[in-house]
Amino acid sequence: MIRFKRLFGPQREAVRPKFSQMRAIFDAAFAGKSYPFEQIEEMAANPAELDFEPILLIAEDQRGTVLGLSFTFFFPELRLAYLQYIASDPSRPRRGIGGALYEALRELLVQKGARGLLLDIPPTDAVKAGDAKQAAANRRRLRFYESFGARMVMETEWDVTPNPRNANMLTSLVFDPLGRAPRLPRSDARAFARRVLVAQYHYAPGDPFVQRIVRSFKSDPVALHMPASRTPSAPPTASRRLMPLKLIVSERHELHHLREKGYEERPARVGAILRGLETLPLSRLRTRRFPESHIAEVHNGSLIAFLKRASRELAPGTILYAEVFPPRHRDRLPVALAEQAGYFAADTFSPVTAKTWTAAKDAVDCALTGAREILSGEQMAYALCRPPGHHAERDLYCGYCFLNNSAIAANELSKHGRVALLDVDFHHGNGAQDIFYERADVLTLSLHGDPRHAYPNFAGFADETGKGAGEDFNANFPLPPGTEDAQFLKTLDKALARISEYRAETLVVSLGFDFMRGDPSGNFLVGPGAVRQIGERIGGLRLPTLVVQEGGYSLRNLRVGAHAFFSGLTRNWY
Ligand code: Q9C
Ligand code: ZN
Repeated sequence: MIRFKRLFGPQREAVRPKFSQMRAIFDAAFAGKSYPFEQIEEMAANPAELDFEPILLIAEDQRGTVLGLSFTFFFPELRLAYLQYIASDPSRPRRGIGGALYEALRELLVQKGARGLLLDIPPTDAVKAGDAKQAAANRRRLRFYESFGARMVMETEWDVTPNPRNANMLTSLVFDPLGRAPRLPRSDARAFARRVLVAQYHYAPGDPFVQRIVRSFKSDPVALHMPASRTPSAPPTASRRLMPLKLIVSERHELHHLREKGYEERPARVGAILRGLETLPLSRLRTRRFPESHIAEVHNGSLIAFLKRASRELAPGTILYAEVFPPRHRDRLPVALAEQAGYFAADTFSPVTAKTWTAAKDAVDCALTGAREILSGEQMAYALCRPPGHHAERDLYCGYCFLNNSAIAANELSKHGRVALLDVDFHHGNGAQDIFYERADVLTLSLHGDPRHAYPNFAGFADETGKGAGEDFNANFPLPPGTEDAQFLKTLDKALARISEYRAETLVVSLGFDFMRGDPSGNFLVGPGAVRQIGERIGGLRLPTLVVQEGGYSLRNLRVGAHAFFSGLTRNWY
């Protein structure tokens, strides 16, 4: 199976080996030509310094070995792209990688709103090619592009004027309208030629050579060569080769099913979210199993022991509610299981059954599977965890949360660089705040209902900013009841600015749809349009991102919100 992936630079540990594999393919494919691979590497690493968007798209096998690469300039104001290089590993007998990569590139460009892709093709006639065999090979290449509806551009000096800065550039220009009608306005062609020559060869825009090429496009629209065999143009739609979002779902979540009055955290929530995701391009992975040691790095051993003991000792069907709490004295742990519940719980509405541990452990594995994907170079993963986790503190369970899925994942990611954990659930992320309060390697941020009016009531105030080494690495953004789209987004921007300033290397998002209008547990008025914006702005950070599901109790909002959030989030990743 071939997979396609856009890469955003060689900086990440997990993608560095891919760059050396790409280099090998590149050097083998363009042997003898003086094309520098360093140029690709540099442009991909510093896109902010360019006035166009460099797109590095690769094909890889299931194990992540690079099979092919393509490098494209995208000029957003023209909505035109220029294919610079496309190459596949020549040492592989496997056919069709280059073709599939080209199709994936077309899909990506359509996602970005491109109206055309231009590319170079070496001479197709024997005289110009200087070799009949070479010319025939070039004609086959042209025919391949023509099968997508691409047309050779006529009446231009692009293919006859020697470029003083590149002797190889006696190539014909081919225009792929990406499934649209093959029409290229002259002004677009001229602007395109100028952009390419400036971007690729660093000509001044007014250089005589540039002027000459630009003016050589005479007819309007530009004359295109119509191939003898009429081939239908192929709009890239149905197949989905690019799936930047990996989905992992809690597989055993239904074990934790309370059927108690008022227990809104119910299994149907997962189905509602999955329905919302149905029309989005994503690939689903199985949950892997991880050792308990990952949990013990974040939670107190005695809380873990309690949940495991409950799974052994509670009779099937028994629901254990906490009754007696130690608001002041936590120095003595009661002996009986029932009394320990009050020791480890922070509220009365988060009961435990014999199956809670198994479900909660499964949700942790779901989040850790997502973290593993991010560490192996994926750009976005969504751990659809249930039960949720963000209220669970080092040694407390509460708010329907037993183990802190997102904090355990963030702790794992923090072993490889700075992590920001952004909580946008309606309720304050008191769990991560507690767990990372004295640490600087995980920046915790939470937008939530003001705790004077909202659960968890005793934490989430703006003056809780961290302690010791963690001073200034916790940021709370309490918001008043009735908070609407604009205020939520404005506050989100502040949190995102803080994440950029921190120079986070990976991002974990604790996502709860209870910030939406109509949630039975929240009092904000955020609508689906803003939810899409929230996703888009978070995605705009272009950080490797693990999203972990937390709350949200309106089934309709879960469906609509999930669709909106993830279409926004993935937008920037094409
Ligand atoms: N009957 C999460 O969103 N509200 N937890 C109090 C009392 C519960 C929310 C209801 C708030 C917990 C993960
Ligand atoms: Zn919540």
